[in-house]
Amino acid sequence: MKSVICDLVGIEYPIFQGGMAWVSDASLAGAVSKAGGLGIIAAANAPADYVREQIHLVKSQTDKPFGVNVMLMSPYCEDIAKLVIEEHVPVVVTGAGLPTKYMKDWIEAGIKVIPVVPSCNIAKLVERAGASAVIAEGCESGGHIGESTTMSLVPQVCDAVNIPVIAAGGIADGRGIAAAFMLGAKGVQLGTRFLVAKECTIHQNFKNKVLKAKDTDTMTTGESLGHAVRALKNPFTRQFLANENNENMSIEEKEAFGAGALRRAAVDGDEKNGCFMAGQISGLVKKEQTCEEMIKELFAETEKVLEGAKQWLK
Ligand code: TUI
Repeated sequence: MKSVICDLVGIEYPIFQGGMAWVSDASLAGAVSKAGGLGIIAAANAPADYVREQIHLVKSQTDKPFGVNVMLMSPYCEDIAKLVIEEHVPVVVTGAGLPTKYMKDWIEAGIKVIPVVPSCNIAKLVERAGASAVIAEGCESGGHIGESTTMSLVPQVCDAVNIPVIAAGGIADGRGIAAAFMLGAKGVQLGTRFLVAKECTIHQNFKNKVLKAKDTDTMTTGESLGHAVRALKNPFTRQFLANENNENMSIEEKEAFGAGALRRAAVDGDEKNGCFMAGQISGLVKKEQTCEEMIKELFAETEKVLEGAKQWLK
């Protein structure tokens, strides 16, 4: 594939693996980078020592570029911001907030900064602060989401900024990748598809839930608390929503109900009490493969779709 994103970060295929909390560890990120995409370690809410260990594990697997996703709501954010500089991490992706206060130091250290943005205004803001590219993430995504869909967000962000745009949200096969290119994106970020990668270390129950999911099996919770989160429907998500509508519960009690839920899903495979964050495209994800098989298949499909696109001109 020819894409400015490949040249920008030094990868073979213009695909980033989403930095998913409790999911994207050195095993998954290393495998994606080795296969020619950009593997991304999720710092999530983890302390710096854990993230340092994961960075060293990726470096021991491959010399290829990789990234760290800095989750800006983390209590350890300041430490992680310093760590990525100390460790000469090539690419930093940010999520769940504005990264502007860290960007000068990161850029001076030679790091390529690629924030996830949910709107044109935020895309323009990070472009002014020196972002190398942006990831326009639609609300089809799993986890913490904005309001716009990928279909409406990506072309508008492409028009709003002069840096390359990577599309995320609702993409899990070659049709989705080709469509993202048609919207003006120069690359894609996939999360849900990588949940079922052989190198992904999450509990098998989580993988099975994604493999069995139908198109309508996700829902969003947390909107009333100011952070909408998409996950597979289960007793936990239904109770979370019921709590949100319960006037007798305080905000603190509602937040406390969600604490540790992602860990219960990813580590324990707790189908009742876990929060299985996954995107609306879960229904399309039907097989476990290695990251290399996935990436090769994804771009073989993309090529086929793009070649077939000429039919519309006849
Ligand atoms: O960050 C994500 N997805 C995530 S983070 C996460 S951990 C978490 N768990 C529960 C509640 C909250 C977080 C699970 N999934 N995706 C990237 C993303 N960034 N989505 C939306 C945004 C975003 C939102 C607002 C980026 C910038 C932004 O700036 C505006 C502001 O007000 O900060």
